[in-house]
Amino acid sequence: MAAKSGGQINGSTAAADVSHLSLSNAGLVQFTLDQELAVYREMLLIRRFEEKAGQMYGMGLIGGFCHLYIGQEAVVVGVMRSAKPGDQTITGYRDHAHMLACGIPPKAVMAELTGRRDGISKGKGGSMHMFSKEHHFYGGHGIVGAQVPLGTGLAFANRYNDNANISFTYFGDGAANQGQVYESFNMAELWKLPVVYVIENNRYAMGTSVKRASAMTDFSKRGLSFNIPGEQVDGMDVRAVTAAAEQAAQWCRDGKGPIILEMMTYRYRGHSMSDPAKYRSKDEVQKMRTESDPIEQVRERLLNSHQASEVALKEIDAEVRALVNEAADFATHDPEPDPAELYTDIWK
Ligand SMILES: Cc1ncc(C[n+]2csc(CCOP(=O)(O)OP(=O)(O)O)c2C)c(N)n1
Repeated sequence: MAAKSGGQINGSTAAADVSHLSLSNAGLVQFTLDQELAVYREMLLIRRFEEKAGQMYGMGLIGGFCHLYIGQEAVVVGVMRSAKPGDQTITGYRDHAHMLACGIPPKAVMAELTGRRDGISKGKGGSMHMFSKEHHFYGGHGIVGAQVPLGTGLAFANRYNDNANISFTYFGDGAANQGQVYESFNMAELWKLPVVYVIENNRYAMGTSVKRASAMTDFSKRGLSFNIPGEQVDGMDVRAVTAAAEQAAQWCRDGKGPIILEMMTYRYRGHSMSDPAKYRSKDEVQKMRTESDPIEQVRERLLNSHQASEVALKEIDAEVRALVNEAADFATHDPEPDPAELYTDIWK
């Protein structure tokens, strides 16, 4: 690919400087009360939305694949706090939460799940293939790891157009073993592309644990041979996620190139709706729920510090539930796409 002078995309010939590779731990952000309440509400909206999607799938209202994000809410909510207008988000098939975090209305996401005409992809994409250029959300990808070169390409576009935006490219611990990830890392560092690679390490790729599939299990170090720094983050604590994301976003905005954040997180539900979950014990899941739940952590902080009352938090829950119920109602009554839509938005 040709070098470009405006955004100055050139391979560096200088000797590798590895001094930046030991990144200091970003610690915890201290939220104001308003911020604490905002992250609580955002995470709760994702959880209630996903619970409802699970119920609707069980009722046969959603077809095809459906991968829920329950347990991982702190990751996308914390990372999005460092985003500025125009920054892009791209992820795999476990994507409903990322869309909600990008500000896409719950109605449009739910109607996409039910395949209706007012879904964000006009009901033609379903759970795994949703997009919204307006919200700078670039999918929704079913091929494991495919979003990584695409997200790197979005960062290339930012560099090429000389804008201040960055690309948040999310992928799982399973995807981290795909070859195209490392081709992307090489180019991203070579051209100093503004991309935050967010590895959502939820410990399992379908039924395979990280230990069974990965020769080197510290994913924050997967960029070392490309000179890309990384940090391992408590992905269940939204304060830690926010602090790390702010540091990483600043790194990219300062023109220092790509960076990796490995979010240590956990999914409570099965991989998809048809997962018998025989690869882990119920105790393991229960332990994470009781000791590390991202929403409970904020709830307890608010209650223990007497900054919010049970009643106030119940009101937030009621408001969020109403929003999700309204989305579900809309998504069951909205008409299906016109058959003529079969011939639009396709490569001819
Ligand atoms: C190229 C490719 N290989 C295999 C699959 C089947 N597959 C779907 S999801 C998945 C596991 C991926 O796990 P991970 O990247 O950790 O993401 P998570 O589901 O945990 O969010 C696999 C192997 C696929 N969709 N694409």
